[in-house]
Amino acid sequence: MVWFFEYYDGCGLAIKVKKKLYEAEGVQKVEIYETESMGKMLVIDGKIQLTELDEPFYHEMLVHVPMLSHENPRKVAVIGGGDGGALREVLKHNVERAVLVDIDRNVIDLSRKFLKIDHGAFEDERVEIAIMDGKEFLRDCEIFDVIIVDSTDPVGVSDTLFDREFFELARQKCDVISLQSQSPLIQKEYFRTLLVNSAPFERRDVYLSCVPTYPLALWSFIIGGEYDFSNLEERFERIKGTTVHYNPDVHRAAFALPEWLKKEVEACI
Ligand code: SPD
Repeated sequence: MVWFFEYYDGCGLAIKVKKKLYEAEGVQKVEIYETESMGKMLVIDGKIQLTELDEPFYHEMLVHVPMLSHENPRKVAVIGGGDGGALREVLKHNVERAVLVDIDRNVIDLSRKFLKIDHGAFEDERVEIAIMDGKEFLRDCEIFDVIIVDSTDPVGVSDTLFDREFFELARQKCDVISLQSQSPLIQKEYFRTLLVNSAPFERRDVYLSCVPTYPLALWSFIIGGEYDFSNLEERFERIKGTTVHYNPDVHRAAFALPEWLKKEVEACI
């Protein structure tokens, strides 16, 4: 019996593995597993990035919350997200152009070959792929309606996507941004850093999803910029029937924060 373990701060998660499908060492260590009960699993630098079972709980919330909070998102950038899950969700909308920016070509190539959760997104004619650091991309890029930051934890190559300069650049390049902002329960320092450094987006809010294979399952996101939730039902018609997790009720409920988290957020914003 083989188990994959991910340890956090004094606790962890164990997932029974049937087979390791691939491992590559390059910009990052990328591993892909077939698990017993969660489907295929992507691990980068020892941290679970997704399992087939719960990845929609993450990708749909990361993508549809900002996309449906914008009146008409036509040009979208996904920074990180080389597995293609976020890109797949972006393409459900009426976009004319989607740029995926990932520093690690291995993540894209191995995900296409072994995971296939992009559902053909990488072959879509609206998509352009840029292999480079996300912050460097922002220095010279065009203006987007929505920018989505689908990063790994802020250690190693993702560091640059968490600092103040990144958000200063992003503010000049989009109406609405969304980003994954780690576990607010067990990764408080990462979470606080993101809340503070995203200040160039003067208006910003935290929302939540349950992602069972992420540390302690409670996962946070930040939305920033000129978002509005006024026409969610009407806008949802654009993608209705294509989601397994997202709907307008879940969207609104995700912004209801418990008291301990409200205090955290108020202390940083
Ligand atoms: N510790 C896990 C953090 C994962 C956030 N990014 C996931 C990328 C999936 N596209």
